[in-house]
Amino acid sequence: MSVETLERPEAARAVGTDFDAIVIGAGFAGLYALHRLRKSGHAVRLLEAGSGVGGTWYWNRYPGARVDIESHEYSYSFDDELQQEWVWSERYPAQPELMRYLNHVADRFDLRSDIQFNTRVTVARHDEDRACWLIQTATGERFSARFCVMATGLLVAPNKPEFPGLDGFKGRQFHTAQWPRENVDFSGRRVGVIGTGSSAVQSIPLIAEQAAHLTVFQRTPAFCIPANNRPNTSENDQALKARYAELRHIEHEISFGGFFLTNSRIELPTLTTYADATPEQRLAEFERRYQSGGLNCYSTYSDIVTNREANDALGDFVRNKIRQRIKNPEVAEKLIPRGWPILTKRLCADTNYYETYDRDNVSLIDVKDTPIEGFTPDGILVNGTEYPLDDVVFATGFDALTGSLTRIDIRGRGGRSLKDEWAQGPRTFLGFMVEGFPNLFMMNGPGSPGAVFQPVLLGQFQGDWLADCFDWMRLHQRRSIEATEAAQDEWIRHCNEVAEATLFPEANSWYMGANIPGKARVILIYLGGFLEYRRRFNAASDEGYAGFTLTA
Ligand code: NA7
Repeated sequence: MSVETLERPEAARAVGTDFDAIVIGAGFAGLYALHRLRKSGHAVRLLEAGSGVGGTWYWNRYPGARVDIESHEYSYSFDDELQQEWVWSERYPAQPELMRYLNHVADRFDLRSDIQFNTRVTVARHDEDRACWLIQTATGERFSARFCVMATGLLVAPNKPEFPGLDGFKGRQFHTAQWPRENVDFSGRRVGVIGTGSSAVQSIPLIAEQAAHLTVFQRTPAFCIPANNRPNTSENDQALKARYAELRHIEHEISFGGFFLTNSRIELPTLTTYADATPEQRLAEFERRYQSGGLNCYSTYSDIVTNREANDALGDFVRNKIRQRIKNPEVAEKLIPRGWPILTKRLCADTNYYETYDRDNVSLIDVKDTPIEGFTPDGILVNGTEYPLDDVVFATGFDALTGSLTRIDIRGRGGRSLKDEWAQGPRTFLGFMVEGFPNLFMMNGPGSPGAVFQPVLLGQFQGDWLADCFDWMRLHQRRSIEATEAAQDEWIRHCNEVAEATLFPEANSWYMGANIPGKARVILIYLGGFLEYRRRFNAASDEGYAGFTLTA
């Protein structure tokens, strides 16, 4: 590759295609893929359905939306000046701040010039003769590229249950994942929230402060732990930034969950097992992690999601904490999660969630045993009782991991449909490629560890791998790369084996695809940890791309 080509990426364009690569989605992963591939001299176009960058954070702008991973971790590490100069205002940044950050990144690295906004991709079809992908958008625009990179997000395709009578409901309807851009005022209104997952837990306390009355319809109570959000003081910021290289190194060496920063101190996951600790030590460890806040309880013991005794003990500990936070004991009992192991549905990091139920204008309706029957023109019907509402908020989650891919008509070799092939659950190699779909890549895809690790970091890891792979292919004059069936089978077997050794399959979670009626119940995330993931990923490329078929 000549210097001239590197300076003029368009000269590197694959013969006969518009671009070397089309990236779909301008969230954390897609923006990095664009930046990294362009840096390697590839001609890239990023197509984004929204009118701006942000991905998940562009759409999820409901009241209280906030990431549950700490700001110094949930951010890019590829550019030291960026991470040193950007100052986060809080421990857990809220959605507007994440948007400011991603817009800053887009400007700083001049990404917008290669992004086409307001462009929803509807079809991606592999053309075998030309070894390229043909992309079509909702408005009929067409693009072609050698490589297609799906950076379409983990939690993007909204799940909105089709309740009978919903069309006739006279009030306003909102979904947390499709929140309007303009301010929504609930003052003086009777509001219903359906769902009690993370989005509900974040928005309920704020909606309750505004609404005349808030009715929460709860099917499964979540385990919520105070986020202990706090301002990022300049002292804290400087102390952490002085150690940023070390922090990032640690981040890469942690398998499951992240690190936590308390008073400028780094708290790492406990590497010992539950059995290694005395009863007093266990209690102290649970208390310490709980007080630190947010998702820190994932880091208590190395076997906390595999050892039932350890998991039960943590579950009981948190249940007691919940009980203590609610004045009304009857309401408290309704809010206490039971019947599934703690941590096997994502913990919720809350601010005043349980305390909100002590307000006079908030009521909780259990819809576990008596599900929502449907809507009347004026409200929601449960067990023959009508709850009158002016507004309803669907905090009903996502068709996670696969939904953002299967809603695009993706066709591989011989017209094979990804959606059809995944009817019994997604089959991938490393959650990154699919046999039969050459030159198609998925960032943070189903079967990858992003959702239980750190999606920003995984996106960077995969973006770097992609750039190296494309460079290698260019150097060795290969047109196409595809996962072998054997490598894919082995990956699926390994993913399932690892999951079976944990308690995750017991919960009706989005990790298991169990939140969507009719969706195959299989593990959708890799639970073997980032270290093992990285080892297998690198092994697949280090050994001359064993596990892949490359054609000249
Ligand atoms: P979640 O965590 O999937 O929560 C969705 C909630 O909606 C959950 O409480 C569901 O109950 C409830 N739900 C879904 N369908 C229904 C019906 N038909 N009736 C009643 N209740 C229903 O989505 P979130 O958006 O809150 O959070 C997603 C992730 O974003 C979260 O894990 C964090 O990683 C950030 P269920 O539990 O299925 O019984």
